[in-house]
Amino acid sequence: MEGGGDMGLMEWCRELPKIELHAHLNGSVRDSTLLELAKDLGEKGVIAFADVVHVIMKNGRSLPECFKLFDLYHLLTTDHQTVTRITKEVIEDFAAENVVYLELRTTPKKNEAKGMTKCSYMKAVIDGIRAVDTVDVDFVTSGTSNVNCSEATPLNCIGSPIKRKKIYVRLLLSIDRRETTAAALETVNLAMDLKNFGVVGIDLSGNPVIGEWQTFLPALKHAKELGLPITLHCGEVPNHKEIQAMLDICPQRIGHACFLVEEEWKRVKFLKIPVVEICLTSNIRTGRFSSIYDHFFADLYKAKHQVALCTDDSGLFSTTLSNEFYLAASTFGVSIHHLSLQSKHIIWQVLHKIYWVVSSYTGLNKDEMFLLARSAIQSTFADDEVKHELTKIYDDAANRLI
Ligand code: 6MZ
Repeated sequence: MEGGGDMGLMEWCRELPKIELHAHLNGSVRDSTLLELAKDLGEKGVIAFADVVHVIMKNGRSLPECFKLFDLYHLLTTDHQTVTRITKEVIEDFAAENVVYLELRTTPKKNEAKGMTKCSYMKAVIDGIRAVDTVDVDFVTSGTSNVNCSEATPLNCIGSPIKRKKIYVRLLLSIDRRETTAAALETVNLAMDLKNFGVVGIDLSGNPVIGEWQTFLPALKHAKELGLPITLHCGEVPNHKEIQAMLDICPQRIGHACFLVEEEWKRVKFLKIPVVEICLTSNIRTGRFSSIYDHFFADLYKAKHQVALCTDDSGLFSTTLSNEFYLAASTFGVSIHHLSLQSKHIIWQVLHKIYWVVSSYTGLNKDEMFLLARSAIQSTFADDEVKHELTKIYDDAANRLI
């Protein structure tokens, strides 16, 4: 019998220690918080609450609709106090799902009307990490800070000495594709300044049909020169010139990769880099694939390419990392072990149903799911000490779960 006793698959996925590598702060805000903030701004006459409720609660959004929604989110969340609040809540939500390492990404924002600079925005994020109280947070491990705008001192392990749940939190600073070269460079320099405050790398994100690669390239090259790891939203739309250019700069990781073609996949697989951050629910909800059975996850997994399951925007897409593991396990188990790569939908669906009926279907077996979760350790941008601690967490959990 498999480990994990009689635990149902969803329960097992929840129990599994998980590593989240692709989560956007503002996309991970709870609906209830957004509604509360909208009500407040509605009462102040800044927005029309009734219209906003409809937008927040809508199910299923196209990619362009998501980016419209982010503009609304930013209107609701962009003051220092609220940034601190949402950061705290998002970390607590991930920890409640047994995420043991969270690499949270966010775009530092300038908002003169609120007296906000990119630096003060990040200070508000750091204050949010500090404010977490339902779980111990390992945030910054060593060093001193030279951040001008921050009065904060570097944090060691925050929280009480009593043994409680613990989450490692590290930050990625995102460059938004709407930004200028100068703004992107400012973000990279800020990331360097905040290295002692848990910032471990740079992300490029935002609406994939906006902005030119040449605009971001100087900042990304600068990050590389400074030794900051990079992850890029790559191939969210079929822009092959940009996909090539992105692969040319050898990022450590890429997110989404929905529209890579065979030649591009060959290159990725041959080089064994970059690691691919896979966001199943996000890709399906935004119509990147017409069906989950079309998703390339099984192909990459079979090719033993390093992949990491991620949520992307857990609030926006009403998902959790446990749910993403469940989805992978219950969808791709059959494909990975029994079907050829090119199998058609219909075969997937029929076999899926038959297998479900015959074996009260659990998909990918638990050993493999466990290894998949554990393998993300090597893809984190954390230092070796943290990786070692995460390895110990998985060693302990192995006895219970497999
Ligand atoms: C590209 C995305 C994204 O940075 O304000 N973002 N960029 N593709 C996606 N897939 C759907 N989901 C989120 O978080 C929200 C920002 O993250 C990026 C967008 O730039 C969005 O405005 P922060 O915390």
